[in-house]
Amino acid sequence: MQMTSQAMTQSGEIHFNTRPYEAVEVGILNKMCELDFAILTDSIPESFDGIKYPEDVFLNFANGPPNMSGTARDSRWSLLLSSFGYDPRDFDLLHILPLSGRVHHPGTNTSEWYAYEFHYLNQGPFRTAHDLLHAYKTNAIRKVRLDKGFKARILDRIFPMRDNRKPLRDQANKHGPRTYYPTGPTYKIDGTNVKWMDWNFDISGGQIRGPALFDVKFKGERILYELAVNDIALNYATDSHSQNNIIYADATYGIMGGDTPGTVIKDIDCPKHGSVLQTSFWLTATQRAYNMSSICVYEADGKSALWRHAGMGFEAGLRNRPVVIGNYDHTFEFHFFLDGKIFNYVRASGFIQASFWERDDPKWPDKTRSSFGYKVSDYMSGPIHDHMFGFKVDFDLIDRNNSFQLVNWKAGPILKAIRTQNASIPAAPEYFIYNETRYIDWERVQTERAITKQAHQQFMFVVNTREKNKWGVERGYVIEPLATESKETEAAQMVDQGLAGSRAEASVRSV
Ligand SMILES: [Cu+2]
Repeated sequence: MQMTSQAMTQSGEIHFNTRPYEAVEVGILNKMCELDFAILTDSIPESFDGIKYPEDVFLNFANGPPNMSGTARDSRWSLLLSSFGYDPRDFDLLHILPLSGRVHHPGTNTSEWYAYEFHYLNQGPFRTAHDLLHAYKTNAIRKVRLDKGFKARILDRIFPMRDNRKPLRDQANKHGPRTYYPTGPTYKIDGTNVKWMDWNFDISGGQIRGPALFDVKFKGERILYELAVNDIALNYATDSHSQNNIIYADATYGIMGGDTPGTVIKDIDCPKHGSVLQTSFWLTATQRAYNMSSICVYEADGKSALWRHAGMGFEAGLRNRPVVIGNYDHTFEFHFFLDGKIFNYVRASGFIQASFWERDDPKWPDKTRSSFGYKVSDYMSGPIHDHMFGFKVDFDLIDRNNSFQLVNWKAGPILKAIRTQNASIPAAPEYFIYNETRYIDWERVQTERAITKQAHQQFMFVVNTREKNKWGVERGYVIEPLATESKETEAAQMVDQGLAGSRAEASVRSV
């Protein structure tokens, strides 16, 4: 196939060696490591329950970052089991096996690339696979022998599945509640455009940045130019040669598509009554665009009152029914409410990248935990890590004449409180019962700066100073960062700690 490429950055702006990993490069690295694996060929099945190279394994070169300096390209590889018994392109990030090394692969001249720094069970570095094999054969290093049947039980270990020998929980044979549209969907989708009640916006999805909404309007007025995921950062701490200090910026790997497609799963993250939309990404392995079902649109029952009041002679209210736009393993959700509110939400709903737990590691006298996490399975430690999500919220409230305000809730003497609005007031009124009150101190932010967390309550407003409501108050939106919740369902961690609450409902199926 003929291809032409054109540089989109200035020379030196972004170093070539900091580019995302791609299939062509990984293919060359795999080929390069074949020689080393040919040398290690006996030690692998002996250590890891008969698994064979290359049919049973997957070499993961993407233990980020690809460099520390911004100009080098030097990656660590780890050995994973490939497939869960369904498709060989799947791989297992839970049972990462303790054989690892580094590859030096800068620039485009692949003849200069090489593998080095081999480790077995965190013992090394061995300059070559030969050196490692020699240490192994002469019993100069600790060895591991995984239990027989380890490989056959991989799926059971990973996903929380129902144990068919145990009785069902009471009433568990019945269906749970379902939402349906008694008179059909309340939204209209036309290509990328979604209309629901007073809302109108366009949906898009990009491989690098993930889902994005554009031209968001409420009652015909522009609210946002763009509302989008920007990047996801993860930072892992583990006791592992290939995985210590892992830093991922997920845009490097593809947030919406990339190495593998990510799709919504009907009846799991996308309800049965949802509408599924497709986005496409460039699949390097086939050198073609790949369409995937990545976005789910539905109206939800908010299971709450948007507002209500019950008086003696009347009752009134409105049931909360937002329209929701959702998208896959990191489940992003954008909710649009009847009253003009927008809510975005993300769950880390995938499974952990675990690290190998060595039973006989002399560093850990307590055999249930290391300095980096708990033992969560027979050969698995759940590493300490976090997920950070960056969103881009580009307001155009009605037009582009927007300003940013901080609304500070403070406490202090009466006169000080009043003078925040009128500095000429000479004395506090006599009717305050204490010389101490809560008050509001508005601050119009004039220059771009970072906002640091204050001891007092602080709200962030974006307002259009030329547009007033009928009370003469500037119209705007408050940005409310909500609490960070830890709601990961990272499967293996929960199951092996006995914490899983939904084993009966979860199922694994071939697709
Ligand atoms: Cu996680």
